[in-house]
Amino acid sequence: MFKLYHFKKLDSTINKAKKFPKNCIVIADEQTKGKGRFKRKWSSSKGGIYLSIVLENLNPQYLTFIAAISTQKAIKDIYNIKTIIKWPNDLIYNKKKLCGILTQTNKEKSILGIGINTNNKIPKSLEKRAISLNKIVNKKINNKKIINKLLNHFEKYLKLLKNKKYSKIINDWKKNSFLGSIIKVKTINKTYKGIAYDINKDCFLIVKDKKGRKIKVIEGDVLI
Ligand code: BT5
Repeated sequence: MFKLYHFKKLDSTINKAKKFPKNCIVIADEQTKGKGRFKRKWSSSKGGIYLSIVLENLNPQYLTFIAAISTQKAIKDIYNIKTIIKWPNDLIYNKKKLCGILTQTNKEKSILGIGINTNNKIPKSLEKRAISLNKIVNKKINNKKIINKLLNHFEKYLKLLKNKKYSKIINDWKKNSFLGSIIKVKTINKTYKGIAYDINKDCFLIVKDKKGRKIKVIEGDVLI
C-alpha cells in the first residue's frame, strides 16, 4: 500500500514528506534538523529510524496513538522488549525515551513522523532521558525488520481508524501505557500533579489529583 523512498541524509523527513503525495513514506538514515514538538530538536544521528508517512487528513491525535501502538508491537514482536506508551507521543523503556512521534496536519494531508532510537548514539546531554534499542538488547538492530513490522501493524490500525473504530484503538493504546502512574504534567500555563487516570475519546489525558478532581489535559509534557 505504501511507497517507500529512502535517503541517506535529510534535514527532516517531515520537510521532505511534504513534497510527496499520499501513501508515500520518506525514510532517512540520518537527519540534520530532526524536529520534535514545540520547535524542539530530535537528535537524529546515523543508525536510527527516521521516517515520515504521508496520509490523507486524519485526526492527528489518533494517528499519533496508532503510530505508538504499531511501534510498540513491532519492538515487542522482534526483540521481545516491553515498552510503555507515555501520553501523548512517546515510547518509554526504563523511564527513558526510545521513540518519539510528531504528527502535522493541514486541510489536505497528515504527515506522521516517527523517530526510533535503534543503533544511533545518544548524545551525552540526553543520556539520562533517552536510550537506544541496541543498548537494551546488546546487539545491532535490524532497522528494516522493525520498519516492515511497524508498517504491517500500522496498516491494520489505519483501517480501524478510517472505519472509526475509536474505542478499539484507545483500548489497545491503554493496554501497555503509563496509565496508573503518578505524574506531573506541564502545559503551557499550568502544572498538574496526580495519577494518570484515563484517556478520553478525543485522546486527551485525564489526570486525577489528590482531591479526587479529574482534570482534562489537551497538550503538554508528562513526567513520571
Ligand atoms: C518528539 O517530540 O518526541 C517528536 C519526535 C519526532 C521525530 C521524528 S523522526 C522522523 C520525523 N522527522 C522529524 O524531523 N521528526 C520526526 P517531543 O515530545 O517534543 O520531544 C523532543 C525532546 O525529546 C527533545 O527536546 C529532547 O529532550 C528529547 N530528545 C531529542 N532527541 C531525542 C532522541 N533521539 N531520543 C530521545 N529523546 C530525544
